[in-house]
Amino acid sequence: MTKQLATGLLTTLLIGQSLLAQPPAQPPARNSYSIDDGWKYIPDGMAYAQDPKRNDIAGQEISLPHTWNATDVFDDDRTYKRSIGWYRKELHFGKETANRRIFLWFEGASQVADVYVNGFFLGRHKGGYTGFGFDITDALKHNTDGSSDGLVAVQVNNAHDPFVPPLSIGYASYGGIYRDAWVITTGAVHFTDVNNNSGGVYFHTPDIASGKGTIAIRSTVANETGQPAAVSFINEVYDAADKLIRTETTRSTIGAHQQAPVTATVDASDKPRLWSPADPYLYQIKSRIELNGRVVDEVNNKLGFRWFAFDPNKGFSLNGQNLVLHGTTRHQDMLGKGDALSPEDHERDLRMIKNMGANFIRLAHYPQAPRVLQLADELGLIIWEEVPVVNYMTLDDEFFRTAQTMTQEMIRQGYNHPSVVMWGSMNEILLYSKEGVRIQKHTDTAYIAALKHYAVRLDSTIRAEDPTRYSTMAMHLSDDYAKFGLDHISQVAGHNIYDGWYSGTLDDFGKDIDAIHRNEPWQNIFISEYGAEGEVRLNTEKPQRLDYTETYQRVYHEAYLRQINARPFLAGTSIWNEFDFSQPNIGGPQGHRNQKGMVTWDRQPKDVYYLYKANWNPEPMVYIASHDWTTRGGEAHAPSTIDIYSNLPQVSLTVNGVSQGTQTPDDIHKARWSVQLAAGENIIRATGKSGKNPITDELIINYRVYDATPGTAATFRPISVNVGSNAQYLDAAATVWIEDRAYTPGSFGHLGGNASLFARGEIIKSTADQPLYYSFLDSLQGYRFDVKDGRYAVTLYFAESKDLAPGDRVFDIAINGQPVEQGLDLAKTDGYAMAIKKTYIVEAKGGQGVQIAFTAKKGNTLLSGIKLEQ
Ligand code: GCB
Repeated sequence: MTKQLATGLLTTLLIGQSLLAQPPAQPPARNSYSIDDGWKYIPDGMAYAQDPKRNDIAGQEISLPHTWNATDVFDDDRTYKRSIGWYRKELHFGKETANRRIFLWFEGASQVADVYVNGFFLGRHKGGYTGFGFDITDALKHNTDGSSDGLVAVQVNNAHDPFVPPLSIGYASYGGIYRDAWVITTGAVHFTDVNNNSGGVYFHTPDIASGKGTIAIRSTVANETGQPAAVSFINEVYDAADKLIRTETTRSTIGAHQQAPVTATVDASDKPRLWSPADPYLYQIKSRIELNGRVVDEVNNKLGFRWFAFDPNKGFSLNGQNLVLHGTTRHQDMLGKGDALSPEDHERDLRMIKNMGANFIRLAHYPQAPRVLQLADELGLIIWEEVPVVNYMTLDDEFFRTAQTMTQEMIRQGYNHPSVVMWGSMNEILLYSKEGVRIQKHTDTAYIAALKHYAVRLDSTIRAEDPTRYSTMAMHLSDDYAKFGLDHISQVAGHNIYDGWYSGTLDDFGKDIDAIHRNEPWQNIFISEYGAEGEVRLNTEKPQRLDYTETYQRVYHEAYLRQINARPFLAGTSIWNEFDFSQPNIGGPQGHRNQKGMVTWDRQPKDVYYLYKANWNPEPMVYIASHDWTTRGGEAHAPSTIDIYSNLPQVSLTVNGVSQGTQTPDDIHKARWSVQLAAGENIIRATGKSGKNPITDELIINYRVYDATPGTAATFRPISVNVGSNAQYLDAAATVWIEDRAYTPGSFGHLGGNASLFARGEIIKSTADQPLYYSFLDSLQGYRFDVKDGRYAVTLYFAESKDLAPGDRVFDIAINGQPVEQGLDLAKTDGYAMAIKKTYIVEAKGGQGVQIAFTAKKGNTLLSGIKLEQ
């Protein structure tokens, strides 16, 4: 299927390769068509895969976009393929390509790509996140009938390379040609940079701040004929309704086999309609080259008129008006696809962001597919785009030159997009030592001095390449940036702050920003990241830092939103992250995944998404939080919290038809009720009014009652406890693993023990129930259920939480006095972080209930979960 052009240019005709057999009577000046289908992927590195004769090489038939890491990053094995893969494809061109130039364009291949056509090496592109292309005309086989053929072979290598940024990242280094690929054909006189997402034509609007719609246009024209070419460079400006507004023609002569710059200044309109998030109005510029009255190359671009500024005290302004940048961040990957997303995936993502009410995206930590900037222009989303210089640098000119080339490619490929306001040069560059080790304070001043030198040069590259925008970089919370003078290299200082998540308290956030503002009152301060993880299967009435509950994620964002709202000097903010994303070798309740998203990895909004929507999107809405916690466990008379996010003036709540009253949502558009749920299904309904129209949300909560009051044996069957945790875990079979509790006579709970969490870097293996194992009790003496006499099945859940040698942690377990485990040594029998469970059948007699005793022989006892069934 021919894809929609996923670049900034619109061509005169879009045709599929299969149609080339019957050339159109009047060939268009420029043809662009995708070549995503019919590739052979060869997983192994080999010396001869570029040889056009080797059609026998075994491989898989695939279509682009493709990555070879869509799933292997996420299995229990800590490694994933980071090496060479090959791609091969036959191209056949019809006769109309005679006397034309033929180009290949890749929107991105990760991360080093060597491109061959018919065995000729055309070049190497380093860096996985920017597009690149080659003129393949001379490498093609030209047939006597005027047609031509070419075997394209691309070797892609995603191995760690000390000279190619990024060196270290918190997301997968997927390998492959994971974006679309194109063939572009032009006449022998053509724009250079044929694609570059702009078609090779660049423009800006120098006078728009004074209301004038001047467009300064520049390009370079190549004359690949043996004659001087007297060309006309014609630019037509159209409005969004396709009405021609202005035409401007400039003329120049380009020597045989020469390239020369061409420029034009078009006074498009006196008071053009401005582009903004509220009204993303786009004009079009159709640029063409004519030679002897014939069009030989032609490209279309979209154009938005806008101007903007940052102010250290007043924040951001667009078109002369203050505009609070309410933003988020985005990685380009998702469940099942890795980073090989389709144009439709990009569109869904950006629409979700817009619908949340955001007006800003930080594309972290790398330039994303061309379709993303196109969508940002169309939907009205303001953009920070950056190169992936992350955590530390190799202090070597080769590394720097690659980073610099990436920066130039990023800027040239995004230059025409009105959505872009900032280019970022790096992220948290002082997080690691020069050896790539996480450190708290830098003492290697020689490393820092050299790093600073490169940081200044990279920032200067941005400013030289694009004086119309601001340079920026993101820093983590460390005094080192100020101490070594890195904090004021760029024009906007980005700060990534995680107070109340990795450390500190939620209120530290405001204090930290105020301190930065006080110390550097002249600086434009942007909060480039803030966030907390939320696993939709974990919820609680008692949220705590690092518990990964969706509930704490809300608490965190509510507190941050209040503090952000109170600081109008901020240049803007961006949530980390809009979508959960890959993070190899990071544990928690879902391995290999960073769960700070507002939306899950399969694109389901979490509660926090609606917190922001209620605050940022004026469209009337009511949302009952905890849509993912629809089966809950609790005691018969315990109160349950119901939180509502709504931008309506008042909201009323009913539970099973009984009114719980009406409330006015607070400063962050939240209202809270404490209600009594009945056993079984409860219909919760929240209603507000937008004018006369009722707006309603409804949630059915299935309340599973257990009675844990002394004297009444627990009635919840089975009793499943998320041991060591404040949170309830709802598993795939809709079992509620209730929060843990200390034993009280007549009820159930643990005897002793410290609530503990698995280390962040550890993947809990061999289970789909990672949330159950993530939290555990360490050093417990026992677990007790005061249940009626009878026969019970007790299942205990364990995972060794430390990388211990066999023999380092050994304990015994007895149930009702009978030993069931003697010398249990998880490191020896199962290994580190391996999820296991053991079931024992026991008899409760004489009113003793079920009493499980843990006795340490060496090290401490441990338990992650317990289930009691009858
Ligand atoms: C950061 C990094 C980002 C991580 C994030 C986190 O500061 O810039 O790449 O994913 O923290 O979640 O820890």
